[in-house]
Amino acid sequence: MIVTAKVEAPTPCADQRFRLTVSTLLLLIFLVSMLLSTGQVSAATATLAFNSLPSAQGWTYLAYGGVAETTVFSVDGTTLHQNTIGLGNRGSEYRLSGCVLNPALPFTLDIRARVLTEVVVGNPNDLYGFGFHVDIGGERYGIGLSTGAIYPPHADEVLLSIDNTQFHNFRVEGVPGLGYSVFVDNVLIVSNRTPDTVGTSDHIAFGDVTGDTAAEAEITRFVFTQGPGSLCDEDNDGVDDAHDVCPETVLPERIPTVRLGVNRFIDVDGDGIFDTTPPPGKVPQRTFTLQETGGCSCEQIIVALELGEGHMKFGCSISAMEEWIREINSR
Ligand SMILES: [Ca+2]
Ligand SMILES: [Ca+2]
Ligand SMILES: [Ca+2]
Repeated sequence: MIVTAKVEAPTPCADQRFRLTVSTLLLLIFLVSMLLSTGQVSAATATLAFNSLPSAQGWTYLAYGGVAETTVFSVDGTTLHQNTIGLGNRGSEYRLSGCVLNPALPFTLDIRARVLTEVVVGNPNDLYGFGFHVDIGGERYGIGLSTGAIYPPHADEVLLSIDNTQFHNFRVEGVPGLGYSVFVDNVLIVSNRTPDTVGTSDHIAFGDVTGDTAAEAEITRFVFTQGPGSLCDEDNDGVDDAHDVCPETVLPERIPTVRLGVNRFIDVDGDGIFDTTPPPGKVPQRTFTLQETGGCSCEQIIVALELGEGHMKFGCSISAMEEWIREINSR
């Protein structure tokens, strides 16, 4: 969550703005304390075990040449072994997607791996036969490994020359929309690199992610962590699925059809806090959040309570909001 504090020149409304800012901050503190008290602030993790193939752990195996998973990958209890040498110009990788990925939150990908041997079978600029990355929000964060160097995705630039035939700890720390850093054995080698733009949906991937270099590689640790604050939130309204009464919430809301009325409530900017127009010269009479409404927008409350057209034009009234919150709390 990014909180921006803005200092504005004094105006006749400055005092009111200040009070609004304070009330917004108090609301944020309240929300965070609520989340802490209900245990909802938690990190999402995806950890690989080494006593079964990743496909048995929820990962999707992708073989670009139709090669069977067991031809490429094997496990022995402590290590996942990859070998694409001799399989031609083909990649074989694993992908994981779903609510473990949240494009609003920073993440860490922590891997221990090595590349034993490699054979270039295609584009000599795609030099790595083992790589891992996180595609999130249309951006790719990650690295590729050859036996002798570390590369960024999609680039022939060498980030670091290193003997990768020995095990190293690789850590990618990403902030979606901003950039990422790479650590090797806890030493920073890349700081705030701009991610590549990709057209893929959000997922974590690892394996022989290039077709151009085949490799024999071993992985003994794979931990993806995102958060704190990461939740499974299918409609991305900030309310986790377990507490979300309304699926497919659209934020920002598509109403009001006329204007946001006085003491009416709609989340017009999609930040999870209902916006309102206070009475002239006053601060808002009430505040409401999507946490309180069970992940339901004003649009959804109007449909659920069968409210009239006036609510679409100007937003949900205080009484409608309160009725809805009573209704969901009594379930
Ligand atoms: Ca939700
Ligand atoms: Ca809002
Ligand atoms: Ca919802």
